[in-house]
Amino acid sequence: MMRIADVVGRTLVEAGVDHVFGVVGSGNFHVTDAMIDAGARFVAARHEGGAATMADAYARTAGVPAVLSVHQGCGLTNAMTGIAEAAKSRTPLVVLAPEAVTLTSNFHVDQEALAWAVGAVPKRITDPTNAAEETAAAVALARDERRTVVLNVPLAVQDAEIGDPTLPAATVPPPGRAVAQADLERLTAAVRAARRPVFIAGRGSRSHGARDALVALADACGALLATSAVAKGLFTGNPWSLDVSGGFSSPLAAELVAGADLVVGWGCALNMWTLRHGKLIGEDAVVVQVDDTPEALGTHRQLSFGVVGDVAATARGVLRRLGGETHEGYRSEELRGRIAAEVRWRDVPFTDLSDGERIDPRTLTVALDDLLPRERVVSVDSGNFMGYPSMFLDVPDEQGFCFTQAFQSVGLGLATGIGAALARPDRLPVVALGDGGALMGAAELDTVRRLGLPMVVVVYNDDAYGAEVHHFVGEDHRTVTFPPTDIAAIGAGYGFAAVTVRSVADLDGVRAWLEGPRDRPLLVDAKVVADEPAWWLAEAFGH
Ligand SMILES: Cc1ncc(C[n+]2csc(CCOP(=O)(O)OP(=O)(O)O)c2C)c(N)n1
Repeated sequence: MMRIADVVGRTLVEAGVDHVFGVVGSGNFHVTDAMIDAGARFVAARHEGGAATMADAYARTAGVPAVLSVHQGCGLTNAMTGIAEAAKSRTPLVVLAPEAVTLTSNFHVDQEALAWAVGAVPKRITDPTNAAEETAAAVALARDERRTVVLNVPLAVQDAEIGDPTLPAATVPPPGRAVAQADLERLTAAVRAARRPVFIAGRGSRSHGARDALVALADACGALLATSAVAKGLFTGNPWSLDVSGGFSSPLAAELVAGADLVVGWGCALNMWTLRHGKLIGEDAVVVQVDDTPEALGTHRQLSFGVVGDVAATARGVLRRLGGETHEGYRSEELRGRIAAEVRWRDVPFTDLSDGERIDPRTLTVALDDLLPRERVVSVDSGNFMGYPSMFLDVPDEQGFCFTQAFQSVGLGLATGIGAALARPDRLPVVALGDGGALMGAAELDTVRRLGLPMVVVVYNDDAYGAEVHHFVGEDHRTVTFPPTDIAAIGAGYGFAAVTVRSVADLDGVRAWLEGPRDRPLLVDAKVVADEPAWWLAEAFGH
């Protein structure tokens, strides 16, 4: 006989899940154990909000579905912000949610409604004899349709027993739908006619297969290459890469995207962030979106036309139709030189506002970019500061950047860094937070130290909710400013090595930590100048 909790746990692992994140209580104790026994790694977080985002970031970075394991009711509600972020980002995630179905139970809430409310897909195991099939189907839905699935498992069902179950054979993802010939013809004609094509690659291009197909097509038609923020790093090292399109674009990148006569969004929503509310699209530019989900086409931006198709398959199809012809397009030797000299933010001159007491966040980030090893995975929280690490830190590829900002929630950054670090243990994890986000997510500093992650946590500390200070210029800031907090001391309390940075000279502490043995994580409490409103947020506000 086998308990259903064991059937569910074992099936999740058999279906390809290798990491489970969570906080264990009575309702998920046995099922989490079953996953560990079947070979999964369990990561204990200190708050379900952290666990949800760790699972999300792990799944995004590793490219496999992850499991979040929570206690019934309050465990799930604690995790809701992270689940909303995952659902909006189409992260393949299964939330293992034990369920108190008795209305009088203190733990009872309408878990199905909670899932719907944030765009996740609720499922429930009702029949013990079908538990294995239903569990495997939840993983397949998460993986194949990139959905966040809340798998409710009523407590009574978990405790039921059945005779030795046969676990369903692992399924493989179905093949992608073929791209319509007419769409390929139309896109080929647009690419052929373009004099200044720009490709913007988004979340749907985050694979080496898609990247290689896009680079080959761009080489043939002379396109310049950009990404949305979530795909930052995809074209690192390519001489025609403009880095991120949108609020984080350097002046040259913005100028070149705005000058395009053809913009193709590849697996990219083309939203207000990526196009600066449309300001990056020239008046007569042809705008095309390629996406394997028909509903995604034209959601944010009116298109000249859309193509339903997988990114790599579509790019390869267009390249085949070009039949070996090549176009200079947007590319010239002169432009190659300009891109090399000007496209990185650190090559754009600025006036350093550091005053000895507080360091300019740009100066800080450029110095860190020089100090930290290239093989890094950078995770960023939300806030006024967020552009500095996103713009001034280079990343080796798209797996070197994890950006959990679809819900624009403050406080997810540290947990994001933990999930990404576990997916890329070969890289130095670097986490950038504001003081607000650092204090909101501080519980997971314990998880970083306990897991022994050699992480660098940089806190851009302006003793304020800087984004709000800059939003409400000229108004009373008493609700969004704070007395100084010694975040270095907080880090030290959690077992971090910690340095307070007020000037570039103070970064000696970072240098010393990097020299080794890196047996404790490092927290950098950077007291940053507060009087620099960030333009990427100034643009976003009011919408
Ligand atoms: C969960 C959540 N609460 C509140 C907000 C509103 N909000 C946006 S930015 C911000 C301030 C963040 O402060 P901090 O982390 O210190 O970064 P800073 O803006 O100072 O750089 C707040 C409160 C939000 N986006 N998410």
